[in-house]
Amino acid sequence: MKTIFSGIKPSGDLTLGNYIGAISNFVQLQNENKCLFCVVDLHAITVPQEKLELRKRTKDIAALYLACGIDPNKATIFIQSEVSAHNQLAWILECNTYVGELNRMTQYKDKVLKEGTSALTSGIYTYPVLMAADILLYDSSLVPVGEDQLQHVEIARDIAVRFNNKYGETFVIPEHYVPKIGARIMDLQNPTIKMSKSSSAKGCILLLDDPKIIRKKIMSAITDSESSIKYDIKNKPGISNLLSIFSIISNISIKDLESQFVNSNYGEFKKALADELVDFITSIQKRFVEIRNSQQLDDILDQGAITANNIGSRKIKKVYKKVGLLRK
Ligand code: AQP
Repeated sequence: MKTIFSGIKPSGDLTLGNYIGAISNFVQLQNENKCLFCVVDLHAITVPQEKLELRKRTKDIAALYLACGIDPNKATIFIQSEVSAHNQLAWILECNTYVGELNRMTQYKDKVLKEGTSALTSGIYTYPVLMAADILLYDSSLVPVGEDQLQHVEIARDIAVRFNNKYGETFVIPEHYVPKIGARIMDLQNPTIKMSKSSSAKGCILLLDDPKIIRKKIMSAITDSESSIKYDIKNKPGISNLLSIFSIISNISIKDLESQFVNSNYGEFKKALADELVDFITSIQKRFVEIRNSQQLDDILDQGAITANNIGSRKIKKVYKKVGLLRK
């Protein structure tokens, strides 16, 4: 049995990309592994957040984890800021991470190119180390992530190897787990960029979007000037993206979908996808409404925090000792 850790930051409302690239894999992995799934609120505050919105979204994501099928009897679900060991370990790891390594992080470099450095917080710069702490704290051997997070799992590995060499065997070296399909769901209006919480409203399907809006977004998704429904990322990124989404939520392979829609035009294909997606998302939304304001959600998060704090404080004790910090 492997230990698995992953998280999603409440920096915006959850997207279909978050579901396909992350949560759908969490649901599968929980059956045969020891899983910890976290709402990484400390990562969200690396950029400005409105406090009431942040609190609301943090609970929304926890409720969506459950609504999407994460089972609290199989996995530990908790909020990152409720486990202080994440910050404690992050500092120790920061003292074992080089500035040059952080300078090479693609997400940081992209942000600097787009926005310059004057408004960037040092939290944005060091967040890969906090993510390394999230992973290493629980001796996670597998980290399910979308493609955009691969470099962050890589730096967590580098830090763990360096720490183990310097202080003796302490951390399990984690590996990434990237789904074969859906590792990068693209924006519906610009299929060359990733669908994300902060992308254009029209290009992004939110898990809590109204069904009418979901239909509208799918029907107006950018495709190409041809009419064949074929998976070809290079020449037909829009239709390939829609095929990936269809395949994941219907459990039908892309090849079978291509055959099924061989005589259809883009409008017919999109309508079929919209029907499937609306059915799929409304069933998640129904469960979400039942769970969101329930006592059960608070109880699950309280229990999750207790479990994570127990594991985390044991690990911190061990790490402090190795580094030479006083800890009884
Ligand atoms: N479009 C996507 N396709 C596949 N996987 C995705 N993930 C996010 N978008 C896609 C995966 O979801 C997990 C949680 O991501 P996160 O919210 O912690 O960070 P993120 O990747 O920065 O997500 P966003 O939506 O892009 O947020 P913003 O806009 O705030 O930066 C990760 O495993 C991620 O790979």
